[in-house]
Amino acid sequence: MKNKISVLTTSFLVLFLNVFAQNKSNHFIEKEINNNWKFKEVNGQISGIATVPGTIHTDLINNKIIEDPFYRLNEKKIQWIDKKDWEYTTILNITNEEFKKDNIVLDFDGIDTYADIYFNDSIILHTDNMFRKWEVNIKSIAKLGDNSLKIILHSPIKIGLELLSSSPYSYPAINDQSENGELGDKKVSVFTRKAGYHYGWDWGPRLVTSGIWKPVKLKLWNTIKISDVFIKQTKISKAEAELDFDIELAINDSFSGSIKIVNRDNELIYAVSEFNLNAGTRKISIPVSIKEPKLWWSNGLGDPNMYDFSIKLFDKNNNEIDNKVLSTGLRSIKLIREKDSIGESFLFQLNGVPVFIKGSNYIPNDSFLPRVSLDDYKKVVKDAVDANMNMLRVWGGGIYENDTFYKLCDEKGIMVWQDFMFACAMYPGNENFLSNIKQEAIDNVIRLRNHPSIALWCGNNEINTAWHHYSDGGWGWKENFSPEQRDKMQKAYLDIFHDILPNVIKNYTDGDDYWPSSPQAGFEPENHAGYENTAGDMHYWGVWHGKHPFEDFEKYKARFMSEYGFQSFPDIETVKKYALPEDFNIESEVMSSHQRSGIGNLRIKEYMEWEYKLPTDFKNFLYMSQVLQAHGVKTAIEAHRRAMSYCMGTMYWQINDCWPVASWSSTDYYHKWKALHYAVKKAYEPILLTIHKQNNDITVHAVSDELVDITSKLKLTILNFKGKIISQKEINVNINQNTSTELFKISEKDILNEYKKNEVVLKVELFNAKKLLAENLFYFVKPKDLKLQNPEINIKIVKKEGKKYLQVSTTSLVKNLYINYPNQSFFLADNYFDLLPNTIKQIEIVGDLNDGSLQPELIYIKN
Ligand code: BMA
Repeated sequence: MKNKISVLTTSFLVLFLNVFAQNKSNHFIEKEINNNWKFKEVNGQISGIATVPGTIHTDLINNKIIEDPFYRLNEKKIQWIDKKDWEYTTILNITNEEFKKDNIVLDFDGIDTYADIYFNDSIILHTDNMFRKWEVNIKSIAKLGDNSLKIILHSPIKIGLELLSSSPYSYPAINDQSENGELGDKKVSVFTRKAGYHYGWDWGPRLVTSGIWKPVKLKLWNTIKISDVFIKQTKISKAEAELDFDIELAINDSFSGSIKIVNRDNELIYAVSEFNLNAGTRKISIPVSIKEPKLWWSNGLGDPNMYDFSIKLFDKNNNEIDNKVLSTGLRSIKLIREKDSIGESFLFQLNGVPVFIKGSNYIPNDSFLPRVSLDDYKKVVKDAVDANMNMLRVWGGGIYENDTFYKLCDEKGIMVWQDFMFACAMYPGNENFLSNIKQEAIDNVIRLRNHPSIALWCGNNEINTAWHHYSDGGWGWKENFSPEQRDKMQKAYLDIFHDILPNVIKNYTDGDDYWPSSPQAGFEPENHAGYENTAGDMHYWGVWHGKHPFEDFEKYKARFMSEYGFQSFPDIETVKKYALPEDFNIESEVMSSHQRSGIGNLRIKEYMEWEYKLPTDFKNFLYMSQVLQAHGVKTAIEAHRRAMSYCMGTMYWQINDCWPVASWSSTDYYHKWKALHYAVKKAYEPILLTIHKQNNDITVHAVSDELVDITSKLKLTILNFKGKIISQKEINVNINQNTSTELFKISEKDILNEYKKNEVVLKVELFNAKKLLAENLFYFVKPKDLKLQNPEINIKIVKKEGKKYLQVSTTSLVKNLYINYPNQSFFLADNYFDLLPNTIKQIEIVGDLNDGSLQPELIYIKN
């Protein structure tokens, strides 16, 4: 059996099945119930082989009962699925050895959502929350040999409709696409503790799943097991880490034994503690001190050092009974909100260092969650790291992510801003609902609290802003309700976000920070966010929703900018995966269905006309939308970083997609980098050189995340588009550590001299000795007004030290050059860039390029 368990353990790690902590010993048996599952429609004809973990939609796809829901308009044809109940069954064999165990328990890590669960025909569980885990002791009903497990999944829509009809009023839920689900205006999402985006969002389809979405496990053991370990980080400094291992034991009978805390390789003993305890759930706390710990640092600041601990449980004869292995990083993370001369700070301090947050908002990677693979998780976290990010916000309309996601964030130094799963809606406040939420919060906080990446817990997305109870403003929701109804809704709001959730954080973490709603201008519920805030965080949607020009990113600077963004289309290769050539028009039915923002196409066109020339063909329009998005968000990031230390963070909306769609994402559903992701990578470099025009002055700033001052040379060059140097200047500059420094200021008139604004470009470079630290380009007119010439672009493939590169050169300025190799899977380390003559740009080709004679398609901005 031991072998089998260790094989299982290895494959768990490889297959990433939610493993953060593992129990391993002869005493403890764990097996996943993932075989021989079948599904069928309750009171109906449809049936097939099921995959668990899975969803009804993916089972129907795998059994060829429905077509790919993401293709063309297929989503519309499958809205019947969520109105039906589904039955899942399997047979579970219990061996002789297993049958003799004192404890036989079924663990359901996640059921989506309303289920009745039967074991050998006895009902053992009702579930009503996708985010909770469930555990049932089946010792008394388990049989030697075959046992049957049956799960009836009730339609979340049918139950939602019942709850709505018994509710005195309906609740605002602006993103619930009830019409697409043939429900008229009946928005039922708020009644069910299930991922909000399943009901649709302004970037997502309406695909309301049901399913056994996380593993089902059979766990067997005798008298005692370690049921949880919480590594409390009580005091962390460079000199010492003081920890308390809070160990929870589930004991059947009184038990005497000991616990030893060692490192993974058993070489180092941190602590040994003997105990004598009675039956029940018991806790012991073991202090551990680590001198001169290797601290955990975020990406860019240092190594994300991790410590592996093995918590071993022995009986009084020194036989090992149970063993839990877990990893954590030692760090202190604090959200510092301190009054200052301007307002109140909102900054993250990691191990005492104020860190400027460079991040993005993150949504689930698929409408069908169980099919998100380890590779998908690795890719999205790697994409964040490669773009120089240090934080992702797990946004409240999705899910509390899989352990794998946080484990990758731990290992790569990506801090996590963790929302609780509430977004853009009001929620019921009855007792059952509130206690369900409380348990959901406890389950997830306990599951995630050992991850060093968790930096902040946040109650909800945008509800405080949307719902202004007494004051005017917000999104106008309150106008639909009587004063009594408003009071009731306000009470539910306060109960959830100012009582239940902060208390769970207080009682179940070692002092983690909690922020009630993003955005908010202060902790108290009446501190509604606005664009003039000098405290709290901000979602600035003036650009896009409010039609402000891109330049307004300069005006609205927050203490912490947790959302802003701009949409684009995915590129033609991605569009071809869901649309046919006959659909290649952004207003076609298929393209419109893959654009869920009502104002989306219009906004893209409006802004494009302001900045660029509107392309007439489809493919170029897709390309131009990406160039436009990159332009807007680059402007924002540079403005936010320039405003450091007033502003201490920027997280654009959004890094990923859950299906192929026009959206605010910087990487598409297939993880393909849009122009924006390349631009973000540059704008998030540790040292940023940024140029901007204010009134009639041109200023150059360096923004540095380095923790030392740097003396360097700033070189400013004015060039024409043929690459001719018109003027050049070099000055010595000092770049202050961990802040923004103005390096140079000149009036536009003086720098331009008699040269025409639309015929020249300003190039700035920062050198330390001969090393280029940073560079940037600045144009004096909008891209549509540039007098571009026809460039001759030369591309060749070269090999150097086992790597392949593209070498690109041009005869005149080429603006936003997109090098596209259709149907190729390799990745180009840079793309959509501007290139001046007299430079050879070298771009690494990552992945397989087997045919060296392949000719790329070159798309760039033309006059
Ligand atoms: C923010 C997010 C999402 C939404 C995005 C774009 O408000 O929180 O709700 O998708 O804006 O509109």
